[in-house]
Amino acid sequence: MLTKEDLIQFENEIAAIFAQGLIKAPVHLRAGREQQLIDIFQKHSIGPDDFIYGFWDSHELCLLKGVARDEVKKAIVDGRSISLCFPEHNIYCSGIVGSLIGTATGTAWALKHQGKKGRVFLFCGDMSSETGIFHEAVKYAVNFDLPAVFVVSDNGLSVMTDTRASWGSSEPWFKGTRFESKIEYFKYKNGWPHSGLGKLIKF
Ligand SMILES: Cc1ncc(C[n+]2csc(CCOP(=O)(O)OP(=O)(O)O)c2C)c(N)n1
Repeated sequence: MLTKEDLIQFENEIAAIFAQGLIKAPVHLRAGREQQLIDIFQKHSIGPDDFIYGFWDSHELCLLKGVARDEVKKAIVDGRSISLCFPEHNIYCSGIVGSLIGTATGTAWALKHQGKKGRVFLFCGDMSSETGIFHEAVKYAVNFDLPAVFVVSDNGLSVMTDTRASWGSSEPWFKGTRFESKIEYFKYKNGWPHSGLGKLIKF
């Protein structure tokens, strides 16, 4: 299993490459949630049969799922940071808010009804977890007891907008509800800006 330091070092290396103008596509770096993600992978013993769905900020997820470091790095340098997909590792990510939540739930349905091994883990941010599609997907997964876990990394922000202020509530909608049975939730402070390095990169 990779360590917190491995994940930090990887993001620092990508940041250095991005700073040189060598990646001609958006890059979303994350810092401050390494241990929480490692703990979730360990707690659920996430392995090869399991499916991971993520979004624009999935470097750490690919590494933790077992994609080789150089393979993840090459995909990012090639411009695929926000939509990293490694089908042979059952990991799919998209840069579109909400986009893969229905797909993840459908995969969980299929795994259950085809009697296949494996579970689905959908990783998203706090604002994504406030969308209608997230709510519907969790409701469906809980009511049909699908093999799915929805992991919410809460950095308090949607790009630069305060998520809690937007919805007029200090807590996520699912706090204290039965839907928490299929949700893993943690807070963190992102050590990087939402996207890029917070400064203009010239190509
Ligand atoms: C459909 C769509 N609308 C808007 C965007 C722009 N966008 C990218 S990330 C993001 C914020 C999402 O916030 P959250 O789910 O909390 O993610 P995190 O802060 O963890 O990156 C937005 C609005 C997008 N990618 N897709």
